[in-house]
Parts: sequence; structure tokens; C-alpha cells
Amino acid sequence: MISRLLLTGAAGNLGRHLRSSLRPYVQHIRLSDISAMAPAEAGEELEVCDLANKQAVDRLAQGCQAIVHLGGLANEHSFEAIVEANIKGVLHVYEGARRHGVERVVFASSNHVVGFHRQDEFLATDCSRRPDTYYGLSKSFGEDVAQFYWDRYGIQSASLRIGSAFPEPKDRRMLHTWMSYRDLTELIRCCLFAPQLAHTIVYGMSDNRDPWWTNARAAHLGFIPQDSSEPFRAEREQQSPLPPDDPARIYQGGAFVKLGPFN
Ligand code: NAI
Ligand code: 15L
Repeated sequence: MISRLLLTGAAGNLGRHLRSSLRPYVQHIRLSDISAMAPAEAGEELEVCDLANKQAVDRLAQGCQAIVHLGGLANEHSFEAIVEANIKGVLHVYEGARRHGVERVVFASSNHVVGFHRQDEFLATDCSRRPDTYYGLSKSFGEDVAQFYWDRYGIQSASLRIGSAFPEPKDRRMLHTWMSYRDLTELIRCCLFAPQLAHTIVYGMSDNRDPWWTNARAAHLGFIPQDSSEPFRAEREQQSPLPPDDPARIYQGGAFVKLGPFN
């Protein structure tokens, strides 16, 4: 059991699910978000906090054994907004971890760190990064922060390059990138309890038929996905395919590669 886990982004789609699905593995869970959360139940602590506020994030980390960092903007925004929530946010989380002796951090990175790789490429976790947005750049920065705090301070981390974590895959692209909530919970459990993480990068995906990524270099996590996008294939393939020259069909990041500019 983790004695006290900090879960940021607890009011979000994934956070609301993980709040209950991670509960069996933790004695106390500290839930934080900038938005309101459902009232606390036994063993839960609620802290409303802006990740851009360094002092407030520092208080969040106090007394925690581990952190699952989901909080921040989860898709593309202006650089100014991304800087506050995601860039300052992830640095503040790691600074809090350092100052309060938190042992490990699970960081919700994203497939958009590699979004400008083509869909016909098969990527390992050590491929070059090709972020597709300011959002992807912020996740790339977060992965570098995780590496730095391991190298400099010995804080262990897993950076989860989550594909598409939704109740169901929504479109043809997500047949490749989908991750069920059950598999996400299991991946985070593996990251919290694996004997040694150092800084491990892992793709967050279910056991899909035609993946774009391999987790061969993260086998030490012991993560075995149970779900697959396959049961949704027939229905999703009734959607018209995008034109072959559409960048959203060419690149792994899908529609994200066409977002912006913001001026
Ligand atoms: P979400 O948008 O539902 O949840 C993010 C939460 O962060 C929200 O509740 C929001 O209020 C909070 N937040 C935003 N700015 C904040 C700030 N300045 N201070 C404190 N809290 C703030 O997104 P979702 O889908 O739950 O994603 C969770 C994490 O997983 C995000 O970091 C996202 O980038 C990452 N991720 C999610 C994927 C998915 O398919 N759902 C795929 C790849 C990565
Ligand atoms: C992400 O990083 C986003 O947070 C999520 O909303 C999805 O768009 C996902 O990637 C995806 O690529 O499908």
C-alpha cells in the first residue's frame, strides 16, 4: 500500500475514475484540482489548488509517498496558458516532490510528444520526440523534468505517453491509440509498485491490433493490458476515412497536428 498518494487533476475525466480505481492501493489519497471535486469520503483529502502556484503545490506534496500527476491542460491552448498549467505545473510538482522526499512520480505525458511521426512508423520509447503542439511540447518538457529529477535527486518516475484514454475509442485513429480505463489503472499500479523505475517512458495503450508503439523497453514494469480496441472496430470503420493527404491521417497526432497558430 502507498501510505499517502497525491492525485492531481482529480476533477478531470481520468482523475474522477482513478480516484476510485486506485483506492485499493493507497491508505490515504490527497485529491487536487483547480476545479471543484466531489466531497471527500473516508481516507480522502481535498485541496483546490492552481498548479501554477508554487507555494500551494509545495503544500500538496507534503507527507506524500507518491504522486500521480494528471493535472493541467489536456489539449492545445495558447503558449501562455500552457506555460502556467503544464510547464510551471510539472516543475512545481517535482520541486514539491524533492522538498518533501516523495519517492516516485507517475507523470501523464502524451502521445502528442511524438505526434509528428508518421502513422506508418513503429516507435519505441527511445525514438526522437516530434511534438505536434504547444501541448505536446509541454509534455516533452515534463519528460525532461522527470529525467532531470531522477539524475539529480534520485526521484523515480514513469512518464506515460498515453494514447487515447476514453471509455471507448471514438474514431478510426483511436483503434490504434486507445487505452481503456481498466488498463490505465493497471499501468499506474505497475508504475507505483515496480521495484525500480529510474525514469521509465511507457506508451499508455491497450492490447490493440495495429499499435504504432512498442513498450519492449518498459517490460520491467510488468504491465499486461487486458483490453483491446478490436470489439469496436466494425462500428468505427463505418466512419469515412480521412483523405490520404490530410495531415490528420498522415501523422500519429491526428487532428492535433493542424491546430494553431494562435496569433
Ligand atoms: P481533463 O481535462 O479531464 O483533466 C485535467 C484536469 O486538470 C482538469 O480537471 C482541470 O481542471 C485540471 N487543471 C487544468 N489546469 C489546472 C491548473 N492550472 N491547476 C490545477 N489543475 C488544473 O483531462 P484528462 O483526459 O482527464 O487527462 C488527464 C491527464 O492525462 C492530462 O494531463 C492529459 O494531458 C493526460 N492525457 C490524457 C489523455 C486522454 O486520452 N484522456 C491522453 C494523453 C494524455
Ligand atoms: C491527448 O493527449 C488528449 O489529452 C486527449 O484528449 C486525446 O485527444 C488524446 O491525446 C489523443 O491523442 O487521442
